[in-house]
Amino acid sequence: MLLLFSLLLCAVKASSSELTTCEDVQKVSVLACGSPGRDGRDGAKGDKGDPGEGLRGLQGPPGKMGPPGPLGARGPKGDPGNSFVSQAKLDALEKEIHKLKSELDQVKKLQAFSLGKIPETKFYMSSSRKVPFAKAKVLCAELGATVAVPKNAEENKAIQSVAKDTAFLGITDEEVEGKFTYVTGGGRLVYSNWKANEPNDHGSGEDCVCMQVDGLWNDISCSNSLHFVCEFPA
Ligand code: MFB
Ligand code: CA
Ligand code: CA
Repeated sequence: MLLLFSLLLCAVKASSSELTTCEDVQKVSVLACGSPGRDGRDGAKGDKGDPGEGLRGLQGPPGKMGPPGPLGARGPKGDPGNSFVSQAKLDALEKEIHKLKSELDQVKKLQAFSLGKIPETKFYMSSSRKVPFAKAKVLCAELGATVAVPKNAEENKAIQSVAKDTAFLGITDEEVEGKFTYVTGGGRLVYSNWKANEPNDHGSGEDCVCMQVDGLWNDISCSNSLHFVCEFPA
């Protein structure tokens, strides 16, 4: 009976302008007719459902790092630095630098004078310890000098007078065997004072030059530890 009524109601409603599903109608019909009836027979078998999801596996380990992404967009322009330094401040600094430089020059001249340097001439100082040639170059450079390079008999004599013992000169044939050049650049020798039968590149190779106390030169190994003479420019 109830089913008949529901169907009747469904037919009535379907003809109305407002389409309503029978399901809606059945809901309404149950509320309008009083006590519920017996369960109806099972409906027709539904359509096959979508395939269910299988058991999800455990979260796998993170994948390997992907390739770097594209360069990000250019950031906003930074604030302009405080580039403003007063001209007065700049002038004061410049004046102070000039004053310090002239004082330093004066100190250098006084020191050289106290050590017997004659203005506009080269100046030589001998080391107090023995070191390999490579170290001698570094120590002279730290003083703003180079290992001494006598370019005439007068300079050779001046170096000999300061050298307390056999001492390195700034001359080697390290680059090309037998071709001696100055560590100060300037190419081949313009003056030499070799001892007889020297240079002979004795033994495992001698590519540095020393001045003996008699002022004569001999080629010796650069790894020997000897005194050295530093030369200060005129
Ligand atoms: C050699 C000299 C060499 C070494 C060796 C002891 O002269 O050429 O540089 O000083 O003596 C013989
Ligand atoms: Ca040599
Ligand atoms: Ca030699």
